[in-house]
This record gives sequence, C-alpha cells and structure tokens, in this order.
Amino acid sequence: LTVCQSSQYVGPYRLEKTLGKGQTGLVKLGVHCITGQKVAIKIVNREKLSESVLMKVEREIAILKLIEHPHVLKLHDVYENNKYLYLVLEHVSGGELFDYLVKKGRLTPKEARKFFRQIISALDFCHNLKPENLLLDEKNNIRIADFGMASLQGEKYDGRRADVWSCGVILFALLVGALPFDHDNLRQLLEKVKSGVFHMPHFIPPDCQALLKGMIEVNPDKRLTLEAIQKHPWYQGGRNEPCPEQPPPRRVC
Ligand code: PIT
Repeated sequence: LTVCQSSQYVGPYRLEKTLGKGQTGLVKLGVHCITGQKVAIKIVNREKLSESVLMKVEREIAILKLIEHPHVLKLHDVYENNKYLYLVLEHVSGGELFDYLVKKGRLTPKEARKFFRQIISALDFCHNLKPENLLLDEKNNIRIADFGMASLQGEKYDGRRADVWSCGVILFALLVGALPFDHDNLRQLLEKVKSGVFHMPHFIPPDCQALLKGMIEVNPDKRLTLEAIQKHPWYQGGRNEPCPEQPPPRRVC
C-alpha cells in the first residue's frame, strides 16, 4: 500500500478540477483515493487572513460541523498545514443556481417560490448570501455553501437585514431573469440601489410584487423581517394547489 503524500492530496482525497471560487479561496473537487467518494474542498490561505479573522473562521467551522440542515452544504472535515486550511464539504452535482437561471432565462413563480422558501429556511442557520454560494443538488434543491462570515464585515453591519435585501434581489432575478438594479458604472449603480427605485414587471403576481417591495426596501428599519416574510401571503400561498400555469419562454441563444 502506498500512501501518497504529494501536495495533490488532502487527507485521503485527491484534488481534481476547480468547482468554484469562494471569497476566501478556490473550491476543488476531491475524490477519495479508495472509495471514489466525491467531496468539494475549499482551500483557504491562512497566511492571507489576519489573526482575528482566522479565529472567527475557526469558530464558524466549529458551528458548521454541528449543523445539519437540508439546504445547507454539510462540512465533513477540516485539514490544515502551515499555509492552508482545507474545508472538506459535501459535493453536490447541480452546479450554481445562477447558471441554472441563465439556462432557463427566468423561472415560473412556482419554481421561484420553491427555491425562495428553501433559501429563507436556511437563512436561520447561515448568512452572507452570494450567488456563488447558492448551489443545486441532484434533485434540483437548494444547498447553501457559506461560512457565515457576515459578522466579519464590521460591527454595525446587520447581517440578517442585509440578507433579506439580498434575498429580495435573488427572488426578483429568479422571476425576471435580470437584476432590479443594474449599471455599468459602479458609482451610478450604487446611486440606483440607494434610491430604491426599480421597475416591477407586470407578469409578477401582485402579492409577490408586494413582498419584493417589502424586501428590497432601502431603509433597514422599514424592511420586512425573516418572520414577516414567512407569514407573507405569497410565501404561504399555493401550498396545495394544482398548477396549470404555462412555463415562461425559454432562452434559445
Ligand atoms: C460543491 C459543488 C460545487 C461547488 C461548490 C461545492 C462550491 C462551494 C463554495 C463554497 C464556498 C464559497 C463558494 C462556493 O464561498 O459545484 O459541492 O464557501
């Protein structure tokens, strides 16, 4: 039996192709050298993180190892050497929600609501939503990959309220296939975001329009809370209705 000690291995996992790029490092496919089990390995360069950030990362890791949620990517193990932390995560095969959306153009309100409910249900556990953190498993269900580092962005930053806003933007994007605020110029984009003015397409159901307005609200104190979202008529609606609705046109090129 040969135990391979090359840098291409993390524990028993052989490092293969890159799956994605996280905020703090690359995510690579890992394959167990004996069983062939696939995992996703996030490689964090600890030399690039300050002592206090590293402590928070380690605390988050401890929490994530305990969490079991159907829509949160499981953290199996952590390896380290002088230079890197290796987070061994569950492997899911559906890719990023964003790529699925691009392929479909836009989603039906029914499918958008399925994903939206799954994201909201996972938000109680983790935060700091970003498109690259929203993955799909083999059954087309959401899996959030996140290390809850929103708390690193400053003391005054209210992660939960900011996530409600992000979630509103994500729901809008799922329904429309475009972002509520867009501009090539970052300064002008920020102006638009701060004005809070965006166009609401007529095909969005009226109760969903009301929900979006409450979530994409500039003033955090006026913004809907997670609890209010979960009680909202559109969130609650259609739980056991048959769905005769037409799928939206598919993008062909
Ligand atoms: C998978 C499969 C896949 C991508 C990933 C995981 C990526 C995970 C990831 C984790 C992060 C992050 C960005 C992406 O910031 O195709 O199982 O912490």
